[in-house]
Amino acid sequence: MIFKQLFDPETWTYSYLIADPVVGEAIIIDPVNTHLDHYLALLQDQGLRLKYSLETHVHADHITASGLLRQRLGAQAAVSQLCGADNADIQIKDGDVFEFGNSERVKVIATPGHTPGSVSYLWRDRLFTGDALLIGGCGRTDFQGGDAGALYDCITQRLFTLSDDTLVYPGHDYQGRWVSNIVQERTSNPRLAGKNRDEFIAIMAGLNLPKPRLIEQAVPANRYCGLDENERQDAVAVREIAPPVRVQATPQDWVAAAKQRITEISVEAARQLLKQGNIVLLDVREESEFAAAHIDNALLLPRGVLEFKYTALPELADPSKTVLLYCKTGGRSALAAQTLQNLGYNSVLSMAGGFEAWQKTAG
Ligand SMILES: N[C@@H](CCC(=O)N[C@@H](CS)C(=O)NCC(=O)O)C(=O)O
Ligand SMILES: [Fe+2]
Repeated sequence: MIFKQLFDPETWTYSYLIADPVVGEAIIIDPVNTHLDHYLALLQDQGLRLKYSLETHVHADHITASGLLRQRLGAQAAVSQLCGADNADIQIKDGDVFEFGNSERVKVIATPGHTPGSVSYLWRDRLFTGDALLIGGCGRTDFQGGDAGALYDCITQRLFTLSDDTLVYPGHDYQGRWVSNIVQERTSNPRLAGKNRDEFIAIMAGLNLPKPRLIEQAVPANRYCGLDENERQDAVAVREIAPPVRVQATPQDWVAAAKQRITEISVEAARQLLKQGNIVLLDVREESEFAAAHIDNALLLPRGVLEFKYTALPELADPSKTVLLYCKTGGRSALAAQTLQNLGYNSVLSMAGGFEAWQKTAG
């Protein structure tokens, strides 16, 4: 996976790009309009199509790039239904799930308080909190319909109940910190740790922060996904003709992605397991390669016909049985291992280095 935390030094804002390079699909969280060219270059360099631009809220301190990303790349702009941004493509609700890439899921957790429509996004073990929970702090609640009590409730009930090691990636940090986690914030965030609801509300009421410099321009613009009046006129027309960028992944990308999902073992470990027995050994190379030479007791199941032929092998009748796969160098067997896992086999191993590595080491 590709994960990039991007920083706007003008407004101390973090944006996040997450992408599956194999499928070539990306999402971005809280993009900033002044960085549009950087985002376009990043996506193009990596051959990524931008599927969604997700907002954590209608920002008061900077202007989003989501409208421009929609115009240029066809990405769908998503913002909470409580933000008053009618022109967004998707009006988000609590519990919504955005899918991208190869079964990546981003779950929406409503975290109102900084604004009524503020949401956090949970992807794998990473939580993008926007301006709800900040590192050692939280979003202010003194404008845009802010509500300190609501913020306390959602942080303590919905975010602090996530697993301790969930990483917290905020929408801003004003002191150069990049990431935190749930246990750290729950136990040491000075506004929240050991504070009850009333104490928190009192802290928030006493902050007396100056207004964000750009608030007068940013809030109305962000209700239109950051587009100014001229850009709003162009929006529909450009969207019709801008095709999404899609660049094919290379075979190396597919293999690398498969290797992240499967278990690879060394030739030495494979020899051990084979000695112990009770394991199915599959050669997933082509028939001619198998005929030239293969490991003793291996069964032939070429990777290209795996889905069509695997049921014909009685040795594979029990999906809980350990299956060890090899090919010439370990690429095809990684892909085949992924396929077998998808077919329900729960103990699949791929031999790193393949038959070439096997032949180089003494039995
Ligand atoms: N000085 C900053 C204002 C920053 C600000 O108010 N940020 C908001 C988020 S949009 C906040 O909640 N800050 C929390 C804090 O500073 O504790 C600017 O002009 O942009
Ligand atoms: Fe904000």
